[in-house]
Amino acid sequence: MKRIAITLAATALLCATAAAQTQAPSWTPPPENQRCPSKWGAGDERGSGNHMKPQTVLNAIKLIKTGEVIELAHVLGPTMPFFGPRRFDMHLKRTFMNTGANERGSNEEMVLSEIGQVGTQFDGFAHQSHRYSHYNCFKTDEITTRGGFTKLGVQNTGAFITRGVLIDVAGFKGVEMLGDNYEVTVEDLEGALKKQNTTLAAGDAIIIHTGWGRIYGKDNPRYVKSCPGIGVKAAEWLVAKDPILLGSDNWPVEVAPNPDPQISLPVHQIALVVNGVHLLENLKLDELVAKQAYEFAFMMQPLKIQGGTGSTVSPIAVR
Ligand code: UVW
Repeated sequence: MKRIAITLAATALLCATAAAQTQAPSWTPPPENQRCPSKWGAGDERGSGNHMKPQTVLNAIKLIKTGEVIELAHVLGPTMPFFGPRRFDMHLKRTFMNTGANERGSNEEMVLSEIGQVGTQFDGFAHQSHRYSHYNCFKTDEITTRGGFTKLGVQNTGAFITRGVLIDVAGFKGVEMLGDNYEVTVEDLEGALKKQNTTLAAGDAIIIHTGWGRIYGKDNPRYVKSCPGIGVKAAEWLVAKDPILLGSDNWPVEVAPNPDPQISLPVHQIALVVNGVHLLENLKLDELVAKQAYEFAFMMQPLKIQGGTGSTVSPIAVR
């Protein structure tokens, strides 16, 4: 009798495992004919950056009332957390004494780093793909050289001066920091916006506060092991608002690992590949949140790295 019960239990377990393995992934990148050409036109490389128009700047500037500047970047240095084997090694090349009666000393540094993808960082469209197909269906093999990407390089993005909106999800949930792999939902975003009395508009830089930045540089193994952030549904909801970028105080903007173990960082593909919307990671949001600065002029210029996948950046909020 006991043996029959064990056999039945084992069979049930095997069936459940097989069912889980054959279950369809919760999200699949759409085929190329559904995402290309992008809404910005065939051959477009700027995606959401096309929102940058003189009027966008003029609208943003109207939000500046006191001239207060709030920095949104962490310091680039040895205490920052890294995704995988990325690094930032700075070697000082100090005091070269120039000839001349004025004895002018010169210092400089050599930096070894994935400079487009460390610290507070901006993701360009060369950064991610579905298989080997990027935003607007540019093919990896056709746009890469040893010296960088010939299309979609971060030098094309230009400056961002637009309305910034902070969505304080941690504040809405009544916590300083969301849980280690908490998925931010559409209801969270709607609830936080309602609580703040803020609405979203096309072309906004949308910044999501999870509180995860509290452990940036303090508990780096935990910071990069997982993180709270938006899931697929929240990302699709935000992208439908037509933002210029989506940013957050965690390392991938999205929840990681994704609750569906079959998919890897799907929001990266939803934003960068499918919709051509930039991502902005590892933001420092403590001051913005403490001051409840939900609306501001957002300003940022990515480094003009020829053919680069992204850029370390120092964005600011001005109000
Ligand atoms: C990856 O490179 C996958 O992540 P990130 O854009 O967060 O650096």
